[in-house]
Amino acid sequence: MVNYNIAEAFIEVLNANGVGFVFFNPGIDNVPVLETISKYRANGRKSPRGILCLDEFVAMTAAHGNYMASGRPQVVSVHSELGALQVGGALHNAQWGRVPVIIFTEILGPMERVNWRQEPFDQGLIARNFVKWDHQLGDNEDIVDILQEAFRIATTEPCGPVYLTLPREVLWNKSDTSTRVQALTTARESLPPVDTDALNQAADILIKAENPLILTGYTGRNEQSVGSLVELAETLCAGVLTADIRVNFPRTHPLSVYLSPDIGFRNPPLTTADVILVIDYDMHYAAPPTTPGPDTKIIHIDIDTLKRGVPLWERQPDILIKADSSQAIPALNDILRQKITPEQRQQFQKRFERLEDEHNRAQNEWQTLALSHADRTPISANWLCYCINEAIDEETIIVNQAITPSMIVAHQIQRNRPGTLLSCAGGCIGWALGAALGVKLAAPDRSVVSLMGDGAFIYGCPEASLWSAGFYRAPFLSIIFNNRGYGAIKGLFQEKYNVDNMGADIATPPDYAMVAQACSAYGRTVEDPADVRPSLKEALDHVQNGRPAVLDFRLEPV
Ligand SMILES: Cc1ncc(C[n+]2csc(CCOP(=O)(O)OP(=O)(O)O)c2C)c(N)n1
Repeated sequence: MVNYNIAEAFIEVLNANGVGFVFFNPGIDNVPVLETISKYRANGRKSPRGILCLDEFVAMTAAHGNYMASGRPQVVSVHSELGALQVGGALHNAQWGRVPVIIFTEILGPMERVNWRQEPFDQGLIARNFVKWDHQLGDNEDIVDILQEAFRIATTEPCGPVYLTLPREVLWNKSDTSTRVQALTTARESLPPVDTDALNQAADILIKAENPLILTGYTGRNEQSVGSLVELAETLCAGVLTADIRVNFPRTHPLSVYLSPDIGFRNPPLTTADVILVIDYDMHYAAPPTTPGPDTKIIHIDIDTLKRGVPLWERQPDILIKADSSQAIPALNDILRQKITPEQRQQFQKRFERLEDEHNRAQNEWQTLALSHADRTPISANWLCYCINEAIDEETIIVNQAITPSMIVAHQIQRNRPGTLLSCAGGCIGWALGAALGVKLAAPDRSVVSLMGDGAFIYGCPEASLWSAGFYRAPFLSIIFNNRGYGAIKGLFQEKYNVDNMGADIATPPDYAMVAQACSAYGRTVEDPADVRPSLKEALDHVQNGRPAVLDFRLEPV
Protein backbone atom coordinates (compact mmCIF):
# COMPACT_ATOMS: atom_id res chain seq x y z
CA MET A 1 0.00 0.00 0.00
CA VAL A 2 1.25 3.43 -0.83
CA ASN A 3 1.39 5.64 2.21
CA TYR A 4 0.96 9.09 0.76
CA ASN A 5 1.66 10.74 4.08
CA ILE A 6 5.31 10.01 3.41
CA ALA A 7 5.18 11.44 -0.10
CA GLU A 8 3.31 14.49 1.21
CA ALA A 9 5.94 15.02 3.88
CA PHE A 10 8.52 14.78 1.09
CA ILE A 11 6.75 17.55 -0.89
CA GLU A 12 6.44 19.72 2.20
CA VAL A 13 10.19 19.52 2.79
CA LEU A 14 10.76 20.60 -0.82
CA ASN A 15 8.35 23.50 -0.29
CA ALA A 16 10.11 24.52 2.91
CA ASN A 17 13.39 24.69 1.01
CA GLY A 18 12.01 26.81 -1.83
CA VAL A 19 12.26 24.15 -4.55
CA GLY A 20 10.50 25.34 -7.70
CA PHE A 21 10.79 22.27 -9.95
CA VAL A 22 11.39 18.56 -9.84
CA PHE A 23 13.18 17.59 -13.06
CA PHE A 24 12.44 13.95 -13.59
CA ASN A 25 12.56 10.88 -15.74
CA PRO A 26 10.55 8.11 -14.17
CA GLY A 27 10.58 4.45 -13.42
CA ILE A 28 7.96 2.68 -11.40
CA ASP A 29 9.77 3.72 -8.23
CA ASN A 30 9.14 7.45 -8.71
CA VAL A 31 5.37 7.12 -8.66
CA PRO A 32 4.49 8.17 -5.10
CA VAL A 33 6.27 11.54 -5.18
CA LEU A 34 5.33 12.36 -8.77
CA GLU A 35 1.71 11.41 -8.26
CA THR A 36 1.53 13.46 -5.09
CA ILE A 37 2.96 16.47 -6.94
CA SER A 38 0.22 16.10 -9.57
CA LYS A 39 -2.43 15.79 -6.90
CA TYR A 40 -1.15 18.82 -5.02
CA ARG A 41 -1.12 20.95 -8.14
CA ALA A 42 -4.54 19.75 -9.30
CA ASN A 43 -5.92 20.79 -5.92
CA GLY A 44 -4.18 24.17 -6.02
CA ARG A 45 -1.82 23.20 -3.19
CA LYS A 46 1.70 24.54 -3.17
CA SER A 47 4.15 22.10 -4.71
CA PRO A 48 7.17 22.19 -7.03
CA ARG A 49 6.31 21.72 -10.69
CA GLY A 50 7.28 18.39 -12.23
CA ILE A 51 9.21 18.75 -15.50
CA LEU A 52 9.46 15.58 -17.53
CA CYS A 53 12.80 15.35 -19.32
CA LEU A 54 13.10 12.62 -21.93
CA ASP A 55 16.68 11.90 -20.93
CA GLU A 56 18.17 12.02 -17.44
CA PHE A 57 21.18 14.00 -18.69
CA VAL A 58 18.76 16.77 -19.64
CA ALA A 59 16.98 16.57 -16.26
CA MET A 60 20.22 17.12 -14.37
CA THR A 61 21.45 19.79 -16.74
CA ALA A 62 18.15 21.67 -16.57
CA ALA A 63 18.44 21.64 -12.78
CA HIS A 64 21.96 23.04 -13.16
CA GLY A 65 20.75 25.90 -15.36
CA ASN A 66 17.76 26.54 -13.14
CA TYR A 67 20.01 26.90 -10.09
CA MET A 68 22.36 29.29 -11.90
CA ALA A 69 19.46 31.56 -12.86
CA SER A 70 17.37 31.31 -9.69
CA GLY A 71 19.80 30.52 -6.87
CA ARG A 72 17.28 27.96 -5.58
CA PRO A 73 18.17 24.42 -4.51
CA GLN A 74 17.22 21.77 -7.04
CA VAL A 75 15.69 18.30 -7.07
CA VAL A 76 16.15 15.63 -9.73
CA SER A 77 14.21 12.39 -9.63
CA VAL A 78 15.39 9.42 -11.70
CA HIS A 79 14.76 5.72 -12.02
CA SER A 80 16.96 3.75 -9.64
CA GLU A 81 20.21 2.31 -11.01
CA LEU A 82 19.50 2.92 -14.70
CA GLY A 83 18.32 6.49 -14.38
CA ALA A 84 21.26 7.35 -12.16
CA LEU A 85 23.68 5.93 -14.74
CA GLN A 86 22.01 7.93 -17.51
CA VAL A 87 22.56 11.22 -15.62
CA GLY A 88 26.21 10.58 -16.48
CA GLY A 89 28.55 13.51 -16.97
CA ALA A 90 25.84 16.02 -16.05
CA LEU A 91 26.59 15.13 -12.45
CA HIS A 92 30.26 15.98 -12.92
CA ASN A 93 29.17 19.37 -14.32
CA ALA A 94 26.93 19.95 -11.30
CA GLN A 95 29.78 19.09 -8.96
CA TRP A 96 32.14 21.62 -10.56
CA GLY A 97 29.31 24.14 -10.84
CA ARG A 98 28.71 23.74 -7.08
CA VAL A 99 25.04 23.12 -7.74
CA PRO A 100 22.99 22.36 -4.61
CA VAL A 101 20.95 19.56 -6.11
CA ILE A 102 19.40 16.51 -4.51
CA ILE A 103 19.15 13.54 -6.81
CA PHE A 104 16.91 10.88 -5.46
CA THR A 105 16.16 7.40 -6.66
CA GLU A 106 14.55 4.41 -5.14
CA ILE A 107 15.96 0.96 -4.86
CA LEU A 108 14.24 -2.38 -5.16
CA GLY A 109 11.55 -2.30 -7.80
CA PRO A 110 8.44 -4.42 -7.42
CA MET A 111 9.65 -8.01 -7.12
CA GLU A 112 7.26 -9.55 -9.57
CA ARG A 113 8.19 -7.34 -12.48
CA VAL A 114 11.56 -8.17 -13.85
CA ASN A 115 14.22 -10.77 -14.13
CA TRP A 116 16.87 -8.60 -12.59
CA ARG A 117 16.48 -7.29 -9.08
CA GLN A 118 17.72 -3.72 -9.58
CA GLU A 119 20.07 -4.26 -6.71
CA PRO A 120 23.54 -3.10 -7.71
CA PHE A 121 26.35 -3.99 -5.31
CA ASP A 122 26.29 -0.47 -3.99
CA GLN A 123 23.80 1.98 -5.47
CA GLY A 124 25.48 5.03 -3.91
CA LEU A 125 28.71 4.17 -5.69
CA ILE A 126 27.21 5.34 -9.00
CA ALA A 127 27.30 8.91 -7.78
CA ARG A 128 29.84 8.86 -4.93
CA ASN A 129 32.73 10.44 -6.84
CA PHE A 130 30.68 13.51 -7.62
CA VAL A 131 28.60 14.32 -4.55
CA LYS A 132 29.11 15.84 -1.12
CA TRP A 133 27.06 13.10 0.49
CA ASP A 134 25.27 9.96 -0.58
CA HIS A 135 22.92 8.14 1.69
CA GLN A 136 20.48 5.29 1.69
CA LEU A 137 17.57 5.81 4.03
CA GLY A 138 17.81 3.29 6.85
CA ASP A 139 14.99 1.43 8.59
CA ASN A 140 15.04 3.61 11.65
CA GLU A 141 15.46 6.90 9.90
CA ASP A 142 12.84 9.49 9.24
CA ILE A 143 12.42 10.77 5.67
CA VAL A 144 11.91 14.34 6.89
CA ASP A 145 15.16 14.37 8.85
CA ILE A 146 17.15 12.79 6.05
CA LEU A 147 15.75 14.96 3.29
CA GLN A 148 16.32 18.08 5.35
CA GLU A 149 19.88 16.93 6.07
CA ALA A 150 20.35 16.48 2.33
CA PHE A 151 19.27 20.10 1.75
CA ARG A 152 21.50 21.34 4.56
CA ILE A 153 24.56 19.61 3.10
CA ALA A 154 23.80 20.55 -0.53
CA THR A 155 23.22 24.24 0.26
CA THR A 156 26.05 24.76 2.74
CA GLU A 157 28.90 26.55 0.96
CA PRO A 158 30.68 25.33 -1.03
CA CYS A 159 27.40 23.98 -2.38
CA GLY A 160 27.18 20.71 -4.30
CA PRO A 161 25.13 17.65 -5.24
CA VAL A 162 23.77 15.07 -2.81
CA TYR A 163 22.48 11.63 -3.76
CA LEU A 164 19.71 9.89 -1.83
CA THR A 165 18.48 6.36 -2.33
CA LEU A 166 15.17 5.53 -0.77
CA PRO A 167 14.23 1.90 -0.30
CA ARG A 168 10.85 1.21 -1.81
CA GLU A 169 9.15 0.28 1.43
CA VAL A 170 9.92 3.73 2.84
CA LEU A 171 7.92 5.68 0.32
CA TRP A 172 5.29 2.99 -0.03
CA ASN A 173 4.79 1.79 3.54
CA LYS A 174 5.70 3.78 6.54
CA SER A 175 4.08 5.63 9.34
CA ASP A 176 2.89 9.23 9.26
CA THR A 177 5.64 11.82 9.50
CA SER A 178 3.59 14.95 8.86
CA THR A 179 4.06 16.29 12.37
CA ARG A 180 7.80 16.23 11.76
CA VAL A 181 7.35 18.62 8.83
CA GLN A 182 5.65 21.17 11.02
CA ALA A 183 8.66 21.20 13.34
CA LEU A 184 11.12 21.50 10.44
CA THR A 185 13.78 24.14 10.71
CA THR A 186 15.52 25.36 7.57
CA ALA A 187 18.20 27.34 9.41
CA ARG A 188 21.48 27.49 7.54
CA GLU A 189 24.93 27.44 9.02
CA SER A 190 26.15 31.03 9.32
CA LEU A 191 29.47 31.76 7.70
CA PRO A 192 32.50 32.62 9.80
CA PRO A 193 33.30 36.35 9.93
CA VAL A 194 35.89 37.53 7.41
CA ASP A 195 39.42 37.50 8.84
CA THR A 196 40.11 41.25 8.96
CA ASP A 197 43.79 40.81 9.90
CA ALA A 198 44.35 38.84 6.73
CA LEU A 199 42.33 41.38 4.71
CA ASN A 200 44.47 44.19 6.16
CA GLN A 201 47.64 42.39 5.09
CA ALA A 202 46.14 41.85 1.66
CA ALA A 203 45.23 45.53 1.42
CA ASP A 204 48.81 46.58 2.25
CA ILE A 205 50.21 44.32 -0.47
CA LEU A 206 47.64 45.52 -3.01
CA ILE A 207 48.32 49.20 -2.27
CA LYS A 208 52.06 48.70 -2.81
CA ALA A 209 51.55 46.77 -6.05
CA GLU A 210 52.68 48.38 -9.29
CA ASN A 211 50.74 46.13 -11.57
CA PRO A 212 47.93 44.42 -9.64
CA LEU A 213 45.47 42.10 -11.35
CA ILE A 214 42.13 40.78 -10.10
CA LEU A 215 41.24 37.28 -11.30
CA THR A 216 37.70 36.00 -10.72
CA GLY A 217 35.79 32.82 -11.45
CA TYR A 218 32.33 32.56 -9.92
CA THR A 219 32.01 35.72 -7.81
CA GLY A 220 28.98 36.80 -9.83
CA ARG A 221 26.85 34.01 -8.32
CA ASN A 222 25.96 36.72 -5.81
CA GLU A 223 24.75 39.39 -8.20
CA GLN A 224 25.44 42.27 -5.80
CA SER A 225 29.12 41.27 -5.84
CA VAL A 226 29.46 42.62 -9.39
CA GLY A 227 28.95 46.17 -8.04
CA SER A 228 31.36 45.70 -5.16
CA LEU A 229 33.97 44.21 -7.49
CA VAL A 230 33.65 47.31 -9.71
CA GLU A 231 34.27 49.44 -6.62
CA LEU A 232 37.31 47.34 -5.68
CA ALA A 233 38.81 47.49 -9.18
CA GLU A 234 38.22 51.26 -9.39
CA THR A 235 39.68 51.86 -5.92
CA LEU A 236 42.87 49.99 -6.85
CA CYS A 237 42.80 50.86 -10.54
CA ALA A 238 43.47 47.19 -11.21
CA GLY A 239 42.54 45.24 -14.33
CA VAL A 240 40.01 42.43 -13.94
CA LEU A 241 40.40 39.15 -15.79
CA THR A 242 37.39 36.91 -15.42
CA ALA A 243 36.48 33.36 -16.28
CA ASP A 244 33.30 33.12 -18.34
CA ILE A 245 31.25 31.06 -15.86
CA ARG A 246 29.27 34.13 -14.78
CA VAL A 247 29.24 37.88 -15.28
CA ASN A 248 31.65 38.80 -12.50
CA PHE A 249 32.55 42.20 -13.90
CA PRO A 250 30.95 44.28 -16.67
CA ARG A 251 32.67 43.33 -19.92
CA THR A 252 32.82 46.85 -21.33
CA HIS A 253 34.12 48.48 -18.15
CA PRO A 254 37.50 50.11 -18.93
CA LEU A 255 39.21 47.92 -16.33
CA SER A 256 37.89 44.69 -17.86
CA VAL A 257 40.93 43.04 -19.44
CA TYR A 258 40.66 42.36 -23.16
CA LEU A 259 43.29 40.13 -24.73
CA SER A 260 44.35 40.87 -28.29
CA PRO A 261 42.79 38.57 -30.92
CA ASP A 262 46.20 37.20 -31.97
CA ILE A 263 47.34 36.32 -28.45
CA GLY A 264 46.70 32.56 -28.72
CA PHE A 265 47.11 30.75 -25.42
CA ARG A 266 49.36 33.42 -23.94
CA ASN A 267 47.99 35.66 -21.23
CA PRO A 268 50.28 38.66 -20.67
CA PRO A 269 48.31 40.25 -17.78
CA LEU A 270 48.63 37.04 -15.78
CA THR A 271 52.35 36.70 -16.40
CA THR A 272 53.27 40.35 -15.83
CA ALA A 273 51.21 41.17 -12.71
CA ASP A 274 53.25 41.66 -9.53
CA VAL A 275 50.22 40.98 -7.29
CA ILE A 276 47.23 38.84 -8.23
CA LEU A 277 44.07 38.99 -6.17
CA VAL A 278 42.26 35.74 -6.96
CA ILE A 279 38.59 35.60 -5.98
CA ASP A 280 36.43 32.47 -6.27
CA TYR A 281 38.61 30.80 -8.85
CA ASP A 282 39.17 27.12 -9.61
CA MET A 283 41.71 26.83 -12.39
CA HIS A 284 45.06 26.72 -10.80
CA TYR A 285 47.28 29.66 -11.40
CA ALA A 286 50.22 27.29 -11.22
CA ALA A 287 49.99 25.48 -14.53
CA PRO A 288 51.87 26.50 -17.65
CA PRO A 289 51.67 28.11 -20.20
CA THR A 290 50.22 31.05 -18.26
CA THR A 291 52.13 30.94 -15.01
CA PRO A 292 52.48 34.07 -12.88
CA GLY A 293 56.07 35.21 -12.37
CA PRO A 294 58.03 33.57 -9.51
CA ASP A 295 57.96 36.74 -7.40
CA THR A 296 54.30 37.51 -7.99
CA LYS A 297 52.35 37.69 -4.75
CA ILE A 298 49.07 35.79 -4.78
CA ILE A 299 46.17 36.62 -2.49
CA HIS A 300 43.31 34.16 -2.77
CA ILE A 301 39.82 34.73 -1.35
CA ASP A 302 37.40 31.85 -1.86
CA ILE A 303 34.47 30.09 -0.27
CA ASP A 304 36.16 26.87 -1.37
CA THR A 305 39.79 27.05 -0.34
CA LEU A 306 40.26 23.30 -0.18
CA LYS A 307 39.79 22.85 -3.94
CA ARG A 308 39.37 19.13 -3.72
CA GLY A 309 40.50 17.73 -7.04
CA VAL A 310 42.48 20.84 -8.04
CA PRO A 311 45.60 20.62 -5.90
CA LEU A 312 47.92 23.63 -6.10
CA TRP A 313 51.04 21.52 -5.84
CA GLU A 314 53.33 23.87 -7.64
CA ARG A 315 52.18 27.14 -6.18
CA GLN A 316 50.62 28.12 -2.89
CA PRO A 317 49.05 31.55 -2.42
CA ASP A 318 50.82 34.02 -0.09
CA ILE A 319 47.54 34.84 1.64
CA LEU A 320 44.59 32.47 1.62
CA ILE A 321 41.29 33.71 3.02
CA LYS A 322 38.27 31.43 3.31
CA ALA A 323 35.30 33.75 2.99
CA ASP A 324 32.13 34.48 1.14
CA SER A 325 33.25 37.04 -1.43
CA SER A 326 29.96 38.92 -1.15
CA GLN A 327 31.13 39.85 2.37
CA ALA A 328 34.89 39.91 1.84
CA ILE A 329 34.94 42.32 -1.13
CA PRO A 330 32.92 45.08 0.62
CA ALA A 331 35.08 44.57 3.74
CA LEU A 332 38.24 44.93 1.64
CA ASN A 333 36.78 48.03 0.00
CA ASP A 334 36.25 49.61 3.44
CA ILE A 335 39.81 48.85 4.51
CA LEU A 336 41.29 50.19 1.26
CA ARG A 337 39.26 53.39 1.45
CA GLN A 338 40.74 54.11 4.86
CA LYS A 339 44.31 53.21 3.95
CA ILE A 340 44.80 54.79 0.52
CA THR A 341 46.27 58.30 0.69
CA PRO A 342 45.31 61.07 -1.79
CA GLU A 343 48.83 60.82 -3.34
CA GLN A 344 48.43 57.11 -3.86
CA ARG A 345 45.01 57.68 -5.42
CA GLN A 346 46.57 60.08 -7.92
CA GLN A 347 49.28 57.57 -8.66
CA PHE A 348 46.68 54.86 -9.27
CA GLN A 349 44.82 57.12 -11.68
CA LYS A 350 47.71 56.92 -14.16
CA ARG A 351 47.38 53.16 -14.10
CA PHE A 352 43.66 53.48 -14.80
CA GLU A 353 44.39 55.54 -17.91
CA ARG A 354 46.91 53.01 -19.18
CA LEU A 355 44.52 50.10 -18.62
CA GLU A 356 41.66 51.98 -20.25
CA ASP A 357 43.83 52.60 -23.33
CA GLU A 358 44.76 48.93 -23.53
CA HIS A 359 41.12 47.91 -23.09
CA ASN A 360 39.93 50.25 -25.84
CA ARG A 361 42.70 49.23 -28.21
CA ALA A 362 42.01 45.50 -27.86
CA GLN A 363 38.25 46.02 -28.05
CA ASN A 364 38.70 47.92 -31.32
CA GLU A 365 40.90 45.15 -32.67
CA TRP A 366 38.17 42.58 -32.03
CA GLN A 367 35.53 44.80 -33.60
CA THR A 368 37.65 45.54 -36.68
CA LEU A 369 38.38 41.84 -37.06
CA ALA A 370 34.68 40.92 -36.96
CA LEU A 371 33.73 43.59 -39.49
CA SER A 372 36.53 42.53 -41.81
CA HIS A 373 34.99 39.03 -41.78
CA ALA A 374 31.49 40.24 -42.68
CA ASP A 375 31.67 38.81 -46.20
CA ARG A 376 33.78 35.78 -45.46
CA THR A 377 32.49 32.40 -46.58
CA PRO A 378 32.21 30.04 -44.78
CA ILE A 379 30.83 32.22 -41.99
CA SER A 380 33.42 33.42 -39.50
CA ALA A 381 32.85 32.87 -35.77
CA ASN A 382 33.94 36.47 -35.18
CA TRP A 383 31.27 37.80 -37.52
CA LEU A 384 28.65 35.48 -36.04
CA CYS A 385 29.41 36.56 -32.46
CA TYR A 386 29.49 40.22 -33.46
CA CYS A 387 25.99 39.83 -34.95
CA ILE A 388 24.72 37.92 -31.88
CA ASN A 389 25.96 40.78 -29.72
CA GLU A 390 24.01 43.21 -31.89
CA ALA A 391 20.85 41.10 -31.96
CA ILE A 392 20.34 40.52 -28.23
CA ASP A 393 19.29 43.01 -25.59
CA GLU A 394 21.22 43.67 -22.39
CA GLU A 395 18.92 41.44 -20.30
CA THR A 396 19.23 38.39 -22.58
CA ILE A 397 20.79 35.43 -20.80
CA ILE A 398 23.55 33.71 -22.76
CA VAL A 399 23.98 30.05 -21.85
CA ASN A 400 27.36 29.13 -23.22
CA GLN A 401 29.30 25.98 -23.89
CA ALA A 402 31.08 26.98 -27.08
CA ILE A 403 34.49 25.29 -27.01
CA THR A 404 36.95 26.33 -29.75
CA PRO A 405 35.32 29.76 -30.25
CA SER A 406 35.30 30.48 -26.50
CA MET A 407 37.82 33.33 -26.74
CA ILE A 408 35.80 34.89 -29.57
CA VAL A 409 32.55 34.55 -27.61
CA ALA A 410 34.16 36.16 -24.56
CA HIS A 411 35.41 39.17 -26.54
CA GLN A 412 32.63 39.72 -29.08
CA ILE A 413 29.52 39.04 -26.98
CA GLN A 414 29.68 41.65 -24.26
CA ARG A 415 27.72 40.84 -21.16
CA ASN A 416 27.57 43.60 -18.58
CA ARG A 417 24.52 42.95 -16.42
CA PRO A 418 24.86 40.47 -13.55
CA GLY A 419 23.36 37.08 -14.37
CA THR A 420 23.37 37.52 -18.17
CA LEU A 421 26.11 34.97 -18.89
CA LEU A 422 26.02 31.43 -17.57
CA SER A 423 28.54 28.77 -18.54
CA CYS A 424 29.45 25.27 -17.53
CA ALA A 425 32.17 24.91 -14.93
CA GLY A 426 32.59 21.21 -15.69
CA GLY A 427 33.94 19.50 -18.79
CA CYS A 428 31.05 17.32 -19.92
CA ILE A 429 29.90 18.48 -23.33
CA GLY A 430 26.19 18.84 -24.10
CA TRP A 431 25.31 21.21 -21.28
CA ALA A 432 23.97 24.25 -23.12
CA LEU A 433 20.64 22.79 -24.32
CA GLY A 434 19.33 21.38 -21.03
CA ALA A 435 20.80 24.28 -19.08
CA ALA A 436 18.95 26.78 -21.32
CA LEU A 437 15.71 24.90 -20.60
CA GLY A 438 16.30 25.24 -16.85
CA VAL A 439 17.27 28.90 -17.19
CA LYS A 440 14.15 29.75 -19.19
CA LEU A 441 11.94 28.04 -16.60
CA ALA A 442 13.62 30.15 -13.92
CA ALA A 443 13.42 33.39 -15.91
CA PRO A 444 10.35 33.17 -18.17
CA ASP A 445 10.38 36.88 -19.01
CA ARG A 446 13.95 36.92 -20.29
CA SER A 447 15.31 35.90 -23.70
CA VAL A 448 17.60 32.90 -23.44
CA VAL A 449 20.20 32.10 -26.11
CA SER A 450 22.38 29.01 -25.87
CA LEU A 451 25.69 28.64 -27.70
CA MET A 452 27.36 25.34 -28.53
CA GLY A 453 29.40 23.42 -31.08
CA ASP A 454 27.90 20.86 -33.46
CA GLY A 455 29.34 18.08 -31.30
CA ALA A 456 27.74 19.61 -28.22
CA PHE A 457 24.33 19.87 -29.90
CA ILE A 458 24.20 16.10 -30.27
CA TYR A 459 25.59 15.42 -26.77
CA GLY A 460 22.86 17.72 -25.41
CA CYS A 461 20.05 15.31 -26.44
CA PRO A 462 18.37 17.86 -28.74
CA GLU A 463 15.09 15.96 -29.13
CA ALA A 464 14.67 15.66 -25.37
CA SER A 465 15.65 19.27 -24.67
CA LEU A 466 13.54 20.77 -27.45
CA TRP A 467 10.54 18.63 -26.57
CA SER A 468 10.54 19.88 -22.95
CA ALA A 469 11.15 23.45 -24.14
CA GLY A 470 8.07 23.23 -26.38
CA PHE A 471 5.84 21.29 -24.04
CA TYR A 472 6.49 23.43 -20.98
CA ARG A 473 6.53 26.70 -22.98
CA ALA A 474 10.13 27.47 -22.14
CA PRO A 475 11.41 28.51 -25.59
CA PHE A 476 15.02 29.47 -26.18
CA LEU A 477 17.27 29.98 -29.18
CA SER A 478 20.09 27.49 -29.75
CA ILE A 479 23.00 28.59 -31.87
CA ILE A 480 25.26 25.90 -33.30
CA PHE A 481 28.84 26.87 -34.14
CA ASN A 482 29.07 24.16 -36.74
CA ASN A 483 32.72 23.57 -37.61
CA ARG A 484 31.92 20.00 -38.71
CA GLY A 485 33.96 18.24 -36.13
CA TYR A 486 35.43 18.04 -32.66
CA GLY A 487 37.59 21.15 -33.01
CA ALA A 488 39.02 21.06 -29.50
CA ILE A 489 40.13 17.46 -29.83
CA LYS A 490 41.61 18.00 -33.26
CA GLY A 491 43.50 21.00 -31.90
CA LEU A 492 44.95 18.90 -29.10
CA PHE A 493 45.99 16.15 -31.48
CA GLN A 494 47.72 18.71 -33.62
CA GLU A 495 49.45 20.32 -30.64
CA LYS A 496 50.48 17.15 -28.80
CA TYR A 497 51.06 14.63 -31.60
CA ASN A 498 51.32 16.71 -34.75
CA VAL A 499 48.49 14.67 -36.23
CA ASP A 500 46.21 16.56 -38.59
CA ASN A 501 43.22 14.34 -38.66
CA MET A 502 42.45 11.48 -36.33
CA GLY A 503 38.95 10.93 -37.64
CA ALA A 504 37.23 13.53 -35.48
CA ASP A 505 35.39 15.16 -38.38
CA ILE A 506 31.62 15.26 -38.69
CA ALA A 507 32.18 15.85 -42.37
CA THR A 508 28.66 15.20 -43.60
CA PRO A 509 26.73 16.47 -40.61
CA PRO A 510 23.14 15.57 -39.82
CA ASP A 511 20.63 18.23 -40.80
CA TYR A 512 20.31 19.91 -37.40
CA ALA A 513 17.61 22.30 -38.64
CA MET A 514 15.48 19.27 -39.56
CA VAL A 515 16.10 17.76 -36.14
CA ALA A 516 14.69 20.98 -34.68
CA GLN A 517 11.70 20.94 -37.03
CA ALA A 518 10.99 17.32 -36.11
CA CYS A 519 10.58 18.57 -32.54
CA SER A 520 8.17 21.35 -33.63
CA ALA A 521 10.90 23.94 -33.16
CA TYR A 522 12.00 26.46 -35.76
CA GLY A 523 15.18 25.33 -37.52
CA ARG A 524 17.35 26.92 -40.18
CA THR A 525 20.76 26.22 -41.68
CA VAL A 526 22.75 29.37 -42.44
CA GLU A 527 25.68 29.33 -44.85
CA ASP A 528 25.79 32.84 -46.31
CA PRO A 529 27.35 35.53 -44.07
CA ALA A 530 24.76 38.00 -45.39
CA ASP A 531 22.05 35.85 -43.81
CA VAL A 532 23.51 35.93 -40.31
CA ARG A 533 21.73 39.10 -39.16
CA PRO A 534 18.30 38.35 -40.69
CA SER A 535 18.34 34.73 -39.52
CA LEU A 536 19.09 35.78 -35.94
CA LYS A 537 16.25 38.26 -36.03
CA GLU A 538 13.83 35.74 -37.49
CA ALA A 539 14.75 33.06 -34.96
CA LEU A 540 14.51 35.45 -32.01
CA ASP A 541 11.05 36.48 -33.24
CA HIS A 542 9.98 32.84 -33.20
CA VAL A 543 11.29 32.45 -29.67
CA GLN A 544 9.50 35.62 -28.64
CA ASN A 545 6.32 34.02 -29.96
CA GLY A 546 6.84 30.93 -27.85
CA ARG A 547 8.59 28.54 -30.24
CA PRO A 548 12.06 27.09 -29.54
CA ALA A 549 14.50 27.76 -32.37
CA VAL A 550 17.77 26.30 -33.65
CA LEU A 551 20.17 28.04 -36.00
CA ASP A 552 22.88 25.89 -37.54
CA PHE A 553 25.66 28.22 -38.67
CA ARG A 554 28.04 26.50 -41.06
CA LEU A 555 31.48 27.82 -40.18
CA GLU A 556 34.89 27.02 -41.55
CA PRO A 557 35.55 23.29 -40.95
CA VAL A 558 38.24 22.72 -38.32
C1 LIG B 1 30.66 13.83 -22.76
C2 LIG B 1 32.00 14.18 -23.32
N1 LIG B 1 32.57 13.40 -24.26
C3 LIG B 1 33.77 13.75 -24.79
C4 LIG B 1 34.42 14.88 -24.37
C5 LIG B 1 35.77 15.26 -24.96
N2 LIG B 1 35.60 16.49 -25.76
C6 LIG B 1 36.03 17.69 -25.32
S1 LIG B 1 35.77 18.91 -26.41
C7 LIG B 1 35.10 17.85 -27.52
C8 LIG B 1 34.65 18.34 -28.87
C9 LIG B 1 33.37 19.08 -28.78
O1 LIG B 1 32.96 19.39 -30.09
P1 LIG B 1 32.05 20.63 -30.38
O2 LIG B 1 31.03 20.76 -29.34
O3 LIG B 1 31.60 20.57 -31.79
O4 LIG B 1 33.03 21.89 -30.17
P2 LIG B 1 34.39 22.25 -30.93
O5 LIG B 1 35.50 21.58 -30.17
O6 LIG B 1 34.29 21.78 -32.33
O7 LIG B 1 34.45 23.72 -30.82
C10 LIG B 1 35.06 16.54 -27.03
C11 LIG B 1 34.53 15.39 -27.78
C12 LIG B 1 33.81 15.64 -23.34
N3 LIG B 1 34.39 16.72 -22.85
N4 LIG B 1 32.59 15.31 -22.85
